[in-house]
Amino acid sequence: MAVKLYVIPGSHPSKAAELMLEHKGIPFKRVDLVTAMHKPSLKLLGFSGTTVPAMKADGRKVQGSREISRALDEIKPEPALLSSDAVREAERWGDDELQPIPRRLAWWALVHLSGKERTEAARLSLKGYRVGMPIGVASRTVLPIAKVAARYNNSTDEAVQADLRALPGKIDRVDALLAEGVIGGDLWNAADFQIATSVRLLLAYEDLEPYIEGRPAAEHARRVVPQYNAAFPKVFPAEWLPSRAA
Ligand SMILES: N[C@@H](CCC(=O)N[C@@H](CS)C(=O)NCC(=O)O)C(=O)O
Repeated sequence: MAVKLYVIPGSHPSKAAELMLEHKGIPFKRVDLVTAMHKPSLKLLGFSGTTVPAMKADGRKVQGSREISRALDEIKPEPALLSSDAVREAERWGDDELQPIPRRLAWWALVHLSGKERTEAARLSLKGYRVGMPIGVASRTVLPIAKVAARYNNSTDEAVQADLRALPGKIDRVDALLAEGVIGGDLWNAADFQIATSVRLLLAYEDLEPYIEGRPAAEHARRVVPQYNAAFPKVFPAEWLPSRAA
């Protein structure tokens, strides 16, 4: 079976799809698209939507991390990614309610970091990806792309403030799913990959360490996603950060 996975650098749902393919033991070729340009590229490749991850498996086109987990279970049923209704619901929650947060924060951060910090953050996120130009050049010229991506991802001050306020509750929910055994079991499922990749990206923000470090969610994210190239120095106004529970 010939499988191609289309991604953009630093995309956490793309990382989830990569990890699910590896978990299934399905060989695949990763195709790196250029952020913002990936929308027309995906159209040219015949996909109907504009987001990654997108996958072609023997000509069949599948777009979206949740659609990909279903397709992978069809292609190779064992080990099952969607093993119960609880897993399906946790995966849905991870996709709809958790995944957008680190994405909105990332584009806001890239726009608001100082020039030197932005270049460093972009250089790390681009590490290991092919973007059609030297990574040093791409990372020095990331600002216009970050501004466009911030716009289409609704990375406004208001949305980012709401995301930061919601964060402790989201991490509580991940810890609860771990305590209930829906995720974090011996055999990882689609919700493990969906949720851990988002928490892994949240762990990249120095500002957010106090809310995540030392929690079961952090340990789980590092176990499921051992390698993730991202780091954002302090960037959010202190008054936007939620007060910490005692
Ligand atoms: N929630 C969907 C969408 C993922 C998504 O929004 N991906 C981002 C990159 S992390 C993207 O392709 N954005 C481009 C766009 O919104 O058009 C999934 O898990 O597949």
